Amino acid sequence: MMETNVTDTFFDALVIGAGFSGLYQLHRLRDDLGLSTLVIEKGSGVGGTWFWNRYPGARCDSESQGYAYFFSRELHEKWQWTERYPAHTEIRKYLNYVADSLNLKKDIMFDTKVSACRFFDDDKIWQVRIEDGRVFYAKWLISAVGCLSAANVPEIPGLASFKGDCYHTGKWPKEGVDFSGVRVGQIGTGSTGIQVASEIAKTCKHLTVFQRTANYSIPARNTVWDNTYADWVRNHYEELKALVRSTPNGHPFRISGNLAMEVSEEERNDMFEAAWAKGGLRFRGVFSDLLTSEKSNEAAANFIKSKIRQKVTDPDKAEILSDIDHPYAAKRPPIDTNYFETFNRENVSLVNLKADPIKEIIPGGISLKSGDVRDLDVIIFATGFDAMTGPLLSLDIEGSCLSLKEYWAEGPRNYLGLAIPGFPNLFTITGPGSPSVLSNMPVSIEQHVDWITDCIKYCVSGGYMRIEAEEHAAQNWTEHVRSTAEATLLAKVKHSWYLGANIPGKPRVFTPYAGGLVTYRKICNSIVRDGYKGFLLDQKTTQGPKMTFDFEAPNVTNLGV
Ligand code: NA7
Repeated sequence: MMETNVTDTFFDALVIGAGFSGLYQLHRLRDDLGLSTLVIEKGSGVGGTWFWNRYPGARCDSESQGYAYFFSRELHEKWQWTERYPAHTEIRKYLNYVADSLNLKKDIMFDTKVSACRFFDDDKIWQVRIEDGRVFYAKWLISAVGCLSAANVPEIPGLASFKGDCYHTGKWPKEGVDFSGVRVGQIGTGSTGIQVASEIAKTCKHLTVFQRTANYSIPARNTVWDNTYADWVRNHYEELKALVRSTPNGHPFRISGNLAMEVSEEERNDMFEAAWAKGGLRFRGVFSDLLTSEKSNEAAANFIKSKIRQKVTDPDKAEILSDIDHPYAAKRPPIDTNYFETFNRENVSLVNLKADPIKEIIPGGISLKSGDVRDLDVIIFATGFDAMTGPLLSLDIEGSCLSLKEYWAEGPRNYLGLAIPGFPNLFTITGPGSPSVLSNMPVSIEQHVDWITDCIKYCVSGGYMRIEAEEHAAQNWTEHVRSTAEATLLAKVKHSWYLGANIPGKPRVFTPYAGGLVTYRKICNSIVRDGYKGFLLDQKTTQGPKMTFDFEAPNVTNLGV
């Protein structure tokens, strides 16, 4: 447990979470604005989602040269990634390096869980309550809780009766798990399940993968960097920074301007083959219209399905794995290392839950509707998260009139994904309605943190005690987020965590902003230029004059992944 000597109760700013967002926000508020700032963090170390996601094979899908902060040339040049995609261990090492270099840990209170946040309008102050009963106060409250931190364990009948061990991939034990001689059942085949299966199959006695929805996956083609490339990355700070800030998804590669149906079938297949050989999320960038044209998407989907059939030797398994019911990349597109090949191992079996759903968990394993029973010693839940809104709602936030739960009863409503009417002086880094999970997160995070810091600076220097998003602005923004997604195939998938469909009872609202980071940044900047249009400064009412947006319509053919 890390020692933090917090004796004060009042701060200028409180930040919740010490991942990429919280660390940079602390640095900006404390070191650039000179505000007294405290970060409250549930885990015993820095890392955010990477503090908890330690399952075998856990690795970022973003390429290392772009998965970093770009606010400091010095930090960039003194750090060296070692592989094409950073493993969870290396990301924690990187975030510890940043935190230590900037002396951030002294202002982070670890092992501390927030239980409630409440705004007192008369004093214009936020109160943050900790699980142990302590309370802290601050003028500014910034949520840096990330989008994927509320683990989802489905309520399967009989779960409590299971005699073996259960693990959720997003809450993996720090000390690791030994699978030798063990029969493992894995539920879930999203990005996480696809990473974990191939690693666990190498060491366990038997792995049974329970697949509900078949998924596309592109080979990641991870490699260890040689020194020449590592040096190149270190010495090309400006170019890489400019690149990630100019691409619609914040990744360090360009999306082609080609439309899939504008080239011949032969050319198209050659281009898919070349992209397949390169691997990773870059595959999505081979044509610009894969998420806007059903025909183009179908071509990509058929290409990937044929690859799956080629890789998997058992025709029954190949059929189950390639029987995919949604357009490619309309759900989060995974990348993998030997995922489909794993099903060629003798110690791996596959259960098709579409044909034979889980009936219940029993003391010795999982029983299916057909009566088939799979004997298991361990169950791994790779079942994802209550994404985007889950981490915010778990903070039990109460604004000037309503709780966030009440205000978001019909789904998230906010302005630019970072400010919520009725919740003055609160900012949500990569909140719902911002590009967040459709982008390379550190790039989105830096943009949000910089925007929030500038906004707080504006308020402080202008003597404003209170800033609040207007209801009309939030309504317009939420509508813009919806219509942007509707123009793409993203909104065609009815069962996706982008929509909240993985959580029973959660309102179905397409949550991330699909207009791309470049467009989003322009909109955010134009609102500042217009004197924080859509925000009320220093007034108590949430009823402002009706307003309309005049921002540029996003180029929906050039989306983030
Ligand atoms: P995801 O993408 O939400 O995947 C969860 C998987 O778990 C998915 O295959 C689900 O099937 C499956 N699931 C969920 N509940 C059940 C039940 N009750 N029964 C069977 N199968 C179930 O989460 P990940 O952790 O893989 O990825 C989340 C993000 O983390 C990822 O995008 C990266 O950004 C990092 P379904 O598809 O719902 O039928």
